[in-house]
Amino acid sequence: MRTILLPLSTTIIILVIIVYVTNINMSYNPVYGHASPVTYEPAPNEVFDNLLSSQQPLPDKIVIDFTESPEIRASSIKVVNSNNERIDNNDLTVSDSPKSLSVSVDKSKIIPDVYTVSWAVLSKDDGHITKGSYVFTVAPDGNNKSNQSHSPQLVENTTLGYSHNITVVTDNIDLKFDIIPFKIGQNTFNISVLYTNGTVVENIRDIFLEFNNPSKNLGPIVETMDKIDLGKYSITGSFLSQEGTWDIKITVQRIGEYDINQQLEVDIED
Ligand SMILES: [Cu+2]
Repeated sequence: MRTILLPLSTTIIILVIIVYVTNINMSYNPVYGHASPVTYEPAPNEVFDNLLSSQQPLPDKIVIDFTESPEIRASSIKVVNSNNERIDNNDLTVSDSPKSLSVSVDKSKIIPDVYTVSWAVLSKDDGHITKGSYVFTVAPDGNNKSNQSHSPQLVENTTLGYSHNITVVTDNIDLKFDIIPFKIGQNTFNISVLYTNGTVVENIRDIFLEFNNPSKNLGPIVETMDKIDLGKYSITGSFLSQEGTWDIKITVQRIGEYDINQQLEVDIED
């Protein structure tokens, strides 16, 4: 019987190759986040001054960068006004570096209004489809409300708007949710979270709102609320961007306990 003896140097090289290949295999275990948006232009919830007085030019295109390369034949960006009329030029282009999608906007169709950008992407890298929506606003002249979204405050007037109380029996928690003024366009959304005995829930990490309008194919628009006080959260924005029935999903993420998920439907009239 013959034994094959390799020179030591060859053995070492082979070992190195084996270790290297094994490492590649081990490290080539990417955490697929699908094609998730990284940056948006214009930015979500951006408020533009109207036309003439503008120091801030109105957007002439929408560009969204993703974590993975979009497959153009199965991806889309659509921009609609509050009447669900399309204002982009349906001229989707794709780039692989950065991994982005863009469409141009017909600026002649931009008037003071709320605009919803809806995107869908098939990832070339892992074949998964992701989708989402976000809004931007063109404010009437001299009425730029962009500051409001950066200085959240609890609106106490609950005689107007929409208000809904939910008791989460399994957790002995009361959620109070309201929307003021409750119309198409900019609203303030408030949530207070208390135990049913009145004490504050202190282990909240974050509260998310997710908006979907299935009949208009808008959403999900996902927003993280701002903490105002212990158990009190608020956010202002034009997430209810068109009339119709909106599903609003509330997720209360807690430290050391399961998330609380609640879903409600609201009807927004023109
Ligand atoms: Cu994926």
